[in-house]
Amino acid sequence: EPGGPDTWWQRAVVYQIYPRSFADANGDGIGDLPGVISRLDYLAELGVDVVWLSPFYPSPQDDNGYDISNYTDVDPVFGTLADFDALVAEAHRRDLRVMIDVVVNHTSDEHPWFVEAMSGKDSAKRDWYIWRPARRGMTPGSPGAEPNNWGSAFGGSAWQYDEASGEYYLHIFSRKQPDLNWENPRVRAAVADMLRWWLARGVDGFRLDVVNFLSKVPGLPDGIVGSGSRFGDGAPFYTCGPRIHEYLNDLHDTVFGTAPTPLLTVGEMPGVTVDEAIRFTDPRSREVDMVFQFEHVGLDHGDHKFDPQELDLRELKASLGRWQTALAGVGWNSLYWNNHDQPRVVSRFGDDGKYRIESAKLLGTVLHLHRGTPYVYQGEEIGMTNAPFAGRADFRDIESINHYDEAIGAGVPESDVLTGLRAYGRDNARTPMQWDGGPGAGFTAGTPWIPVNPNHIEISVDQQRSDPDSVFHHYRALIALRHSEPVITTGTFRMLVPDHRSLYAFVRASEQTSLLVVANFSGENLELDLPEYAEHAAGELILRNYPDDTGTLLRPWESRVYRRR
Ligand code: TEU
Ligand code: CA
Repeated sequence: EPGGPDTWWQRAVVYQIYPRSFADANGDGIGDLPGVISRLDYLAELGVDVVWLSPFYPSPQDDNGYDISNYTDVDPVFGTLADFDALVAEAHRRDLRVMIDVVVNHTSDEHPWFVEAMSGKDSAKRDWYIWRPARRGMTPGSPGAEPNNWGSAFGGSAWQYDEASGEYYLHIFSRKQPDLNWENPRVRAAVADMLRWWLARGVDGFRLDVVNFLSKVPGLPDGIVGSGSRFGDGAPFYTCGPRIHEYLNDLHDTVFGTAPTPLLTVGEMPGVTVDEAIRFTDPRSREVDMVFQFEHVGLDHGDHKFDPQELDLRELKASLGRWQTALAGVGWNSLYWNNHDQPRVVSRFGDDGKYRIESAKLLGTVLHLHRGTPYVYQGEEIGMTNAPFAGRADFRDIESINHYDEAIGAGVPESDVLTGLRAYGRDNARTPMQWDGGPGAGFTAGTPWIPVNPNHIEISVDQQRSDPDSVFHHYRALIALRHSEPVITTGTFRMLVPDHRSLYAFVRASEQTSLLVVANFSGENLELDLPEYAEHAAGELILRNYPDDTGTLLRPWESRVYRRR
């Protein structure tokens, strides 16, 4: 049953660490594994159950480690395999499980497999990647001669021309991230071997990077060309492709299901639909335990990711409510606002000015009281905000830099480009963890690889650990509540007032207990007009983000949780 030994992850809270920006133990300005070890007591104090580590493997760092050149080692910049083993041991000593990031849709172009594949058309590893000749009738290497019209997620064509062989290789992401050919059984076997190697090192879970991209539609058909773009959208032809369930079921039966104790597996699935997610997460499918879906983090994008659009709370409630209803009793939801690819939620869906603390607590409350497994991204638990990027030189992320160059090149005014990048650039999530108000925010004694957010003076772990009313202690209370209140794991979910523009309210119920969650997503007072309010307010107010209870009056960014037995 939910939350039992085989489904322990249904009562768990996961904390995501982006090692590069979490804690730097050797003063080179880049976070590392010894730094993570030095902060495990903090995670135990927060109360989380699992630590998800973003990639720490050898990598040229073209996409900050999501371009892996050796799957079974640790990049020297992050430490050694001995450091990793120590991290696992120290985490396990604190009842913390360790989930690692698995990036097997693509490797780095510096991975030995790809280096061998590049050595020639008859290389034994050539077919480990996706090579195609120039479009029929076109001169190889000439503009428009790419095998199809797909664009890369990081700008330009999704095909890189290889002069030596006159062929192109596919890279959905950067040209230094060639896609593996999952049609090749030797690729699938090599990945399974690698995952079993990590299981033997004691890992407790896998986060599977863009795992729903592994199966491409044969023939790799052209995508639809969007307005103002030279490239077509290939996503329909590589998202949840024809063999994806077969590949994941194989991985489950030959790897995930062979673990000494039940693992946590989460598939990151851009573009996955609710119906597909039901099949992926239904335990009878024997694929993955849950998925990261992207509907709710696409609601405030206009024509593209960097085109800001006001969030309509009704759309957010409709989206999250749909996922709650659809997966109830058959699959399982992940619950997240933040990760290393998303802007800071308090700046995005809350108010990072006057009501930063209240809205950070409200957002945590709303998310953690849904049915599913919540993910806390480093710094979210202290209400860290987006950063004030002045210009192109402040960005580090290949996606942001390429977007800047492409947009400026297309004549978009710089102010518009910077507005979009400041709102949605992935670097917002990658500024150093703010441990204290000192010069390196307690992250590093050296020069950080990306500047510390100047607001670390007033937003830091040190400043909040001793303040019982801090965002940190609110997240601790949310995590403790999930561990102590079964209805949060197993209870039904009922969305209330779906058409209200600023009130987010829902009920979680079991035989014994009913919780009412109310949240005012606005800077104005709001009068509660809910039949469910009276019956729950007669119970107990178990969580709030204001010092007192003003009855049916909800103040700006006020959230409350009532419990009725
Ligand atoms: O992310 C895939 C993904 O969907 C995001 O990269 C998103 O598409 C991107 O932000 C553009 O909008 C995973 C990793 O989380 C990300 O960090 C990597 O860059 C990417 O895959 C390639 O490995
Ligand atoms: Ca370091």
